[in-house]
Amino acid sequence: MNRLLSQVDPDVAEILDAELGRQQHTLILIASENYASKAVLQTQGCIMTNKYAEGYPGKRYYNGCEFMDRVESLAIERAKQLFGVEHVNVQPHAGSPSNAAAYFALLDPGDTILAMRLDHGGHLTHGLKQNFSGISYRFAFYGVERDTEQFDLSRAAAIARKHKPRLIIVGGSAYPRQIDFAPWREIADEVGAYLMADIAHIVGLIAGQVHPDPAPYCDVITTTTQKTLRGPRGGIVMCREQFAAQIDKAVFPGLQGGQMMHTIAAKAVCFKEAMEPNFRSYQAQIVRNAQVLADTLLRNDFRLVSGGTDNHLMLVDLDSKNITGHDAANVLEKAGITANKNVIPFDSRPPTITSGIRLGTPALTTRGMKEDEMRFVGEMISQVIHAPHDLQVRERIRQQVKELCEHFPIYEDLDLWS
Ligand code: DSN
Repeated sequence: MNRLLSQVDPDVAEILDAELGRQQHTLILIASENYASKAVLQTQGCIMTNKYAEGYPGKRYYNGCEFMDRVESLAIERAKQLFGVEHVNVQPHAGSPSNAAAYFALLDPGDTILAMRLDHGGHLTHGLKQNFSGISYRFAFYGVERDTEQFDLSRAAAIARKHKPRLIIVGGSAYPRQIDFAPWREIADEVGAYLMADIAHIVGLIAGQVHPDPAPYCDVITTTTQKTLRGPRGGIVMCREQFAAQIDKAVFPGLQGGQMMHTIAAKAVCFKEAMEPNFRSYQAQIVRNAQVLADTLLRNDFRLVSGGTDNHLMLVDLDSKNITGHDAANVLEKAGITANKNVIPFDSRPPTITSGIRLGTPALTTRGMKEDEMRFVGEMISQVIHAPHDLQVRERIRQQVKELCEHFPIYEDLDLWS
């Protein structure tokens, strides 16, 4: 329990303590979640939160920005080195504002964007009607094929020729296969479109060099920093030098005012951590763990969208299991395993119910779990979903989850708030 906070605000202290316990004693399989390092947590909770620094290093609207300039410049230089890009804006508060900034910089309202369908693995900001993207721009979509459940480049090219988008987006939040960006460049060039990669999910795999690099092919690359990258909750936009001024103008003053300097400092820390040699082996282990978890589920008679995974996540089709994604995620949570319901391609159920769940391995890999543990986790998931009403099974698994978590402790001696 945090001593200072428990005196000032025992209510919030008690909630934080309970959430720490949840993160320590349950298995987190939400593909977009991870455990940020203690150094990142410490920096994100630091005194940089006190400062306004609107503008950019050397060109601020406030005085007293010497150290803001230093830390933002450091974050920018590290990100440029890590991703091999010409320009980086580290100010976006999250992934959605990063995407908004890219559109705002490159497009006019009403322009056409080609993106992957949300219900085939895309993202809200890739054209959902109720989202700013769908409200402000015209979207055309490519999706996955019924037989392979992977996108087909020749079909995507045909859709691009028909709709002549001004921007093509590659990437999403629930696509389990590797993306090669080179052929997308050819499609974009053929139709005269900008090419943008949204690498929010696979950013760590790219930084760790276990997945193809978008930098040589894309005009703009957007990402979050809290997922596979293990950084603070936030976003960045990377681009070719020719778009640098437009992107910076779009982020500030276009979309945001004062940036979160504490988060920018924490981004600098996470970029440094991602340049350490062990970051590559960590990312390779995330992928190996996902493949072993996928194989274990396949052996237990589960169907996976596209037959498996190449990255950190998989989509489990529960249609033949007589349970919805909604119910499966809830029963797993009761057994101490956190996952999220997720639509699968061509799902007959709505996004609030779904026929699938999405599982990812970044957080468990951060705890140090490897192939053996993934087999065990897969078996536990299988037992819970095959007997969702059996309270004895649920209790036994809950106990096993607790023991597994004790063998792979996380955030021991967390003294950030004392
Ligand atoms: N909400 C994130 C995810 O879970 O994939 C995407 O923004």
